[in-house]
Amino acid sequence: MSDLVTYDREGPIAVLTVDNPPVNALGLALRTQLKDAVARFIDDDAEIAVILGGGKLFLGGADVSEFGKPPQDPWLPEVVNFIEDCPKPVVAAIHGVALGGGLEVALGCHYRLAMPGTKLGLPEVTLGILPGAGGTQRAPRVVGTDTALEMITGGKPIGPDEALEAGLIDRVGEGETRATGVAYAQDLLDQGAGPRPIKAMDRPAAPAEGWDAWEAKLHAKYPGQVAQVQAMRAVKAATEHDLPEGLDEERRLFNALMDTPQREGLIHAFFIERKVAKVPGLEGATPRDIGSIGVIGGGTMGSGIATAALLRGLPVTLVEMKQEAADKAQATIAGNLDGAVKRGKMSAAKRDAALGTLHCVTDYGALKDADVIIEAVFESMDVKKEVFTKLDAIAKPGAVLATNTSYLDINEIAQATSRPADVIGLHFFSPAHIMKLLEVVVADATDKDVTATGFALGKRLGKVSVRAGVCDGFIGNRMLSHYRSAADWMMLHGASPYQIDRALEDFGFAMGPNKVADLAGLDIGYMTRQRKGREAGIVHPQWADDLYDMDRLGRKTGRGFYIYDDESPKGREDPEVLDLIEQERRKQGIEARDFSADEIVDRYMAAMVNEGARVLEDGIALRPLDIDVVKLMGYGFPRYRGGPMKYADMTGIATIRDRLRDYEDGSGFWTPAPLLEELAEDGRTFEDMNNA
Ligand code: 3H9
Repeated sequence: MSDLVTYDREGPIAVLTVDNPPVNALGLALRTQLKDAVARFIDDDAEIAVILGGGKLFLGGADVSEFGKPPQDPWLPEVVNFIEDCPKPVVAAIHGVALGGGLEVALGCHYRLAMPGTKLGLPEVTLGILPGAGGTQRAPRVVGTDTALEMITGGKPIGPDEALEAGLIDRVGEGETRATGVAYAQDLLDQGAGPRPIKAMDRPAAPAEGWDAWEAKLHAKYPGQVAQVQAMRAVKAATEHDLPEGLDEERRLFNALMDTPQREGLIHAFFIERKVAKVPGLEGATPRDIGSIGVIGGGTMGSGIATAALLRGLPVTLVEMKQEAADKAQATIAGNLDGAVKRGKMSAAKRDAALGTLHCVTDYGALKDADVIIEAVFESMDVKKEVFTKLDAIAKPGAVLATNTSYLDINEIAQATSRPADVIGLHFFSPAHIMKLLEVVVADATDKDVTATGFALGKRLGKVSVRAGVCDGFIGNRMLSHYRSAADWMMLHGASPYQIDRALEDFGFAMGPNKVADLAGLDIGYMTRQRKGREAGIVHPQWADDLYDMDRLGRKTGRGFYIYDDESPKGREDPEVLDLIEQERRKQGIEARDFSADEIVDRYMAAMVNEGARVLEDGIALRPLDIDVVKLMGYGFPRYRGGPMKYADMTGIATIRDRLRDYEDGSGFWTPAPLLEELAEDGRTFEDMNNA
């Protein structure tokens, strides 16, 4: 095996350089070699050591792919303790990233220097665990309990200036990392500085607000999640024990979290968000240029897409039908960029520069040089075909022609041009400059390079892109209409909309389906029903049409499933809605029965997984992980459950299949998908399909 840690000398200074691409993750081999290198320094006549990262960063943390497997010595806590116990001073010279176990290694060092732009943090809670290599014990001693609690329970990294102010680092460097680290070590030698172990420091005090207030705050901010409160308890141990006992308590709490399904779900989410971009079949494809973007339509969606591009430094030409609409789009986009400046996402100077590259016009001819043109006009096949015919006439050869449709047949749209190979779907989610998800919808004739361009553009825009095939609703909306229907079915048979929302929010969804419908507007569902007509096996609730006819469109009209007013801005229950539902039950001769929260969740999830299986059978999603990413990034699925297909694996595919069989009512809606039957029979999982 190649050397993951190189050891060399600059006079009295030993330099230990870690090189374990891509992120210097602290797997077994690196831990072993790092410990050996520190042992060599102890035996050597060098007077001080500098640890630094080769490549683009210091240390990215523990090797997450080892989690869930039996731990192997030396453990990271042991390595960190070994560094801290070193009788000669050790300096961490940090650049790029020091996250999780990476920052814990730095905390084992006696002096810390970070380069400008470095991210320092303890993000373990985002993976469902807590800093388990002494971070919960050392950080509060160094930065104080309040700051440590913010860092450890929030998981957000901080920059070097903030870290310096907090006392997490001793110096912000300048120039090249190695030279700066060595110069700092020389300064320390000149000052006669010795080792400075954190374990010798006093126990930190309790937080200013008190523990109960912290716990209440964490429960409110992270409902249903376990890691944050456990992490807080570990920090509490630092205030109550000396370091060795505190470390024991940290270990106990860490191990308990390692065994939770939340840890499994969050780590699944971490890996699939990265794996999703590696699309089977796209190997070797070369993205085309994406130097300039054209957008057609300046409504909410078009303006959002234009904003997303400008935020990432791409010039935009936006075409509207009338000058008035073009001016309005210009104002909307400027407002969006102002918002980004206020949120600290962009400097005022960058906003001004971006606005200088925005042209809102009425002439299609202005798009003749655009590399990628994204259409975001009214959802009508005729209108879209007209737009694509015009684009075909003016776009330069090789330009990518994209539609932002959320359900229309992209094959048909492509046929309106003489170049269907250049046509693709780029389905953004609203607001497009904020939502992370992008469905890259590949039509029958789409060229591989065009698909690769969709992914390259998504990356440039900071999106998580998922490959989808053409069908009504693609991956996300096709599944949504199915599990939405499961909620309607339950309402028809006795559950109230409020009970359904509560059960699913307790399960972890940010909002229940009826609150989501109110937020999106009940006219959306109405239009979908009008468009699709009656579908076999799907519940067509009369009350939904009644609410539309009564102009109860949700939040925007102050009434939908809920009533929204000054008294209840977040919505309160409405007996009138319950009456409408009851009337429909009577009409259909259905006697309302009780639904438990468990049954609500089980049915909703079974419907979601079942349609997910059909989406896979139809090749609309290539892998279960594509579905999980869509639901996590665009539909409020609780991240700590990993996504619907991961949920199915963790629940047991046979269990879901059996539930569906029990639910069968002759309508076909609950019939298990053949893929589900097949996996259950073979004892295979969706994860097996991801890895195939
Ligand atoms: C921890 O430290 C626990 C300790 O407290 C206690 C232990 C006892 N492990 O993100 P990228 C892979 S928990 C394994 O695209 P970037 C990633 O899957 C850890 N693999 O790069 C991808 O693989 P592939 C706390 C990892 O430049 C490749 O590296 N640390 C790990 O955009 C490139 O990743 C964290 O939570 C890992 N730790 O961003 C930090 N990290 O190429 C997690 C990455 O096969 N990591 N990979 O798809 C990050 O936040 C980002 O990766 C980082 C680089 C900012 C470092």
